Amino acid sequence: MSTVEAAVPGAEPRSYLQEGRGIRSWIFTLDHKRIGVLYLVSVMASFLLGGLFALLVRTELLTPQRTIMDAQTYNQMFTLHGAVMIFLFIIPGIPAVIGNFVLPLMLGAKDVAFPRLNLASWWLYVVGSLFALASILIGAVDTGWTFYTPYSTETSTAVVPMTMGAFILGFSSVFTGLNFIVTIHKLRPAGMGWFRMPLLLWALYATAIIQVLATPVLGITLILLIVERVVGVGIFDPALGGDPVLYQHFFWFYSHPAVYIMILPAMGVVSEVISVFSRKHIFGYSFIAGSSIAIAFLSFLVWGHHMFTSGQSPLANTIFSALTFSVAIPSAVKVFNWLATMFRGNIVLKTPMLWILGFIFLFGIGGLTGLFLGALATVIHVHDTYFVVSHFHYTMFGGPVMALMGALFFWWPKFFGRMYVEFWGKVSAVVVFIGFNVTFFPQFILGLRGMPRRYYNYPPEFESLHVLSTLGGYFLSIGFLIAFFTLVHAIFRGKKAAANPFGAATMEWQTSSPPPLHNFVEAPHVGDPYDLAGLVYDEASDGFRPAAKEGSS
Ligand code: HEM
Ligand SMILES: [Cu+2]
Repeated sequence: MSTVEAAVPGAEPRSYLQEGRGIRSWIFTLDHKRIGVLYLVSVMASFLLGGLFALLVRTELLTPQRTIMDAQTYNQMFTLHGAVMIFLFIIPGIPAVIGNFVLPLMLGAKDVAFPRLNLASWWLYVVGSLFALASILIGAVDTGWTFYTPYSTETSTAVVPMTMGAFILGFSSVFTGLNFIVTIHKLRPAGMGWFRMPLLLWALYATAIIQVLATPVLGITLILLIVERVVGVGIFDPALGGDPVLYQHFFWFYSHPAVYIMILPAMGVVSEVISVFSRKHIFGYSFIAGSSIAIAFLSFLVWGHHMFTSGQSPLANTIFSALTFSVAIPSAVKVFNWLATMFRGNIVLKTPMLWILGFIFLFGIGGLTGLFLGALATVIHVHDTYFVVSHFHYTMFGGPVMALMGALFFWWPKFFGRMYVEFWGKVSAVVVFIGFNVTFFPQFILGLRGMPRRYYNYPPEFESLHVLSTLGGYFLSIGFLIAFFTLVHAIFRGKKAAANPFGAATMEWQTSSPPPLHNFVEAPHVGDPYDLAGLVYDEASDGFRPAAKEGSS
């Protein structure tokens, strides 16, 4: 447990934001909070870039023929959109931004176990991103974000710098995972046994296991692809005696567990926010904790459901289909416990809760359509159509991105010590929710009617749904701009935030907003992270304080 002395007794100590001025104090920081902010800036910049590519793709799809670009550029645009959104935005996402900032605070610790390794993981993120972005300048990749062989061995576009970028980003993910596993094992305070830990930490722990075990498989696969391209050794390319389906097995052995690197941290955020804004103890704590580990384990057993039409044997298809259904069980356990937590709760519809309610609705649709895609009879019909595109946006966007936004609005007062304008926060959540469904729901219908993904042109009967989807994409983007302006405005003009503005019982809310460099002035109290009954609203600070201690905010 770490505490610091305030310079003047009783005065608030300097915050981590005031420790050190200038860019060097940021890019060479060893402070987990500043590293969280570095990731916040870089990861959200990647989201904006990935979003720009998405809008270019959607704009091209406004008409059945050429609209703004030629077919080759279109292939490059959806590839960049997918690759940037996956490798530079959503995989680092919640673990790197929220995990880095909140995890040590939730343990009452001064920092993660390996601060230098933590800084190195951010630098690897930067270097990996630069490689990926450099490929755009050399000749953007046109293979799709999955870099399937044999085309990725043959195409003249810049596959090597892009895959080298993804390879380096993998190390950033592994190091973050390693740091979190050791921190949770070694830096839990006395009195915080495993089943007294906040559920976000269980989710980050399960995620870290996947990061450490699965990511090296992607690393090896991409290196083999680069060797085949550069040296011409036949591994995946049939023209060189290789096997392209082998590449798919390797790629999806990582990339399916990778979708749980995206969703598990999001599920952790949901557990924290749902309890606070239902003013109720979380329901089924140990089931939620256990289901995170179950999901991490099962996530390694279903990669073959991406290859139902690859010529895989009927027996393999049947096994992967059955295993895919089994993953739905621990996910459903979580959704049931979240709804049970809200049941008869005192629901407070503040901005973080709106984003999280959006998560539950959208991820619900994503999960259910995942069952359609796990059923062999259905998937044969909709594989590689817009039904699949819509499904993975409902799961990868409707889940982790909604949760990331909910997390930003929940912990923003702790990050920067300022409150945002609640009205605009709510408007942004509602606009994104409506825009999202207008963008992606029509794509289910397009897919069922046979619209293939990754097609530049399409028959005129699909035009109206594509136009609707594109208008939804613009509207959705406006929602995100409102959200970003609301958050940035808060940093410069927001009202000072209380230590515990929303009345949460996890440890980070026991220190000031923003926290001092070493996190705590007084040794924080280790208790039940969902015992909200002990907190009372304090008008003076517009925040909550422990009922016991009168007069302290
Ligand atoms: C900002 C709103 C977004 C819009 C309007 C959008 C739109 C699209 C569209 C239309 C495609 C299909 C292109 C085609 O097959 O021809 C696509 C593909 C894809 N999107 Fe998005 N998307 C958005 C956000 C996201 C987010 C947040 C993620 C991930 C976290 C994501 C991940 C992907 C991936 C992986 C692909 C597949 C690319 C490929 O086929 O190689 N998208 N997106
Ligand atoms: Cu999968």
